[in-house]
Amino acid sequence: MSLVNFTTREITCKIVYYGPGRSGKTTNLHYIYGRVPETRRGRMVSLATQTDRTLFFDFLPIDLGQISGFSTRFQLYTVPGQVYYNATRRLVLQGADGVVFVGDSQARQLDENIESLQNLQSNLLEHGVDVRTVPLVMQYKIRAPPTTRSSSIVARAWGRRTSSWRSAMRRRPSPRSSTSNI
Ligand SMILES: Nc1nc2c(ncn2[C@@H]2O[C@H](COP(=O)(O)OP(=O)(O)OP(=O)(O)O)[C@@H](O)[C@H]2O)c(=O)[nH]1
Ligand SMILES: [Mg+2]
Repeated sequence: MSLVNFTTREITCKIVYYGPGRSGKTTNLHYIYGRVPETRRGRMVSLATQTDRTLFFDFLPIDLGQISGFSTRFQLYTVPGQVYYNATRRLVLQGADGVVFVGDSQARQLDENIESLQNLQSNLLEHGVDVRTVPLVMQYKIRAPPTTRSSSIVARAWGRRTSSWRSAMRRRPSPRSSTSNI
């Protein structure tokens, strides 16, 4: 649940972008950073390797302004997707109010997606949280057909209760279907 501080009248909501390596988690944050007005965003912190793989996490604070007299903030985080950074993933996941699972719709990425979903489930359990109680949005990165599977096939294969499904695409050809839909 979001953190509500009645003394300072602040609401803080932590959203974690989770998923296998190179699925587009960091790209999501860069895109949001580019779309949010400067006055509404804080400094984006990216801790990455020289080849742009996330090493610890990315962090982007967003100010949503006043809601019912409360200053409302989103804290967006990504986890490192590479399998051996699990301790970091578990740490970043702590206290998440919602998760955006970013997968890859390529047929050959199916196992990585499922492994990452199972990893999400077990890391949440380590924090005493049942994955079924967490607001979860599924987003899948789209590449050119024919390697890409249709959303219904991916949904069936991933087989999870979800709050919402979104396809992700780089900004062209249609900004409406871009990653920013999340
Ligand atoms: N085709 C396509 N490529 C994408 C999309 N989103 C990201 N990419 C590309 O995929 C590559 C990996 O993107 P990242 O955002 O670094 O992936 P990540 O999930 O943060 O990877 P890790 O930090 O290793 O976990 C980059 O070259 C991106 O430009 C998408 O929606 N479609
Ligand atoms: Mg990354």
